[in-house]
Amino acid sequence: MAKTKILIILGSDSDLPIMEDGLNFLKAIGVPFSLDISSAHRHPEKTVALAQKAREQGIEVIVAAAGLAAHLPGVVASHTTLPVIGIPLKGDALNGLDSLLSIVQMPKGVPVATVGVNSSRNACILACEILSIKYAEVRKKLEQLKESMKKEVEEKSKQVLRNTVKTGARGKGQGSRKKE
Ligand code: C2R
Repeated sequence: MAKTKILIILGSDSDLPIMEDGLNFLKAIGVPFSLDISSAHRHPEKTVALAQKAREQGIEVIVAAAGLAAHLPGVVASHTTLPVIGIPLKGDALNGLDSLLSIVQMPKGVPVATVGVNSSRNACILACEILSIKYAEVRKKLEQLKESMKKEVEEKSKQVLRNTVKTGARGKGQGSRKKE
């Protein structure tokens, strides 16, 4: 995929460390993205312009991440018909519940597809899943991801069984717990 189809907007540069996990995923599977900082509160004009121009610039999905009273994803969604994925970020005071509710509880008519608190990787996977409807190469990468997750689970399962055989535990579910 040569052209950028995903626009990522962060409420602040202080959000970058949490976004890193998602960005690394996109880099690893080779899906280009553009990244910008804006704020519905601190720079409403820029936020509206980003949302309004995204489609004509070839963007197909927008990911918006913000903490605290996180109005950014909702405001972006109100100015575009592109799908918007919101990432609630954990602040100091309320553990991310503030941003989670601000993003997920949108009024009828303006949805924001909300992932878990700090779940930047899931947001980027979801963005790729939307693109995979149209782009076979993205679909293929996602299928490979599913396969690698299965292998990882299998590997961990074998490892646990090997360890429990060594220690004499039974190795499955609650049955493996030692009796008091
Ligand atoms: P600073 O670290 O810049 O003070 O930002 C940002 O996403 C960040 O998590 C603190 C937090 O404020 C958030 N922020 C919003 C919005 N703009 C910034 N929630 C907005 O417009 O929704």
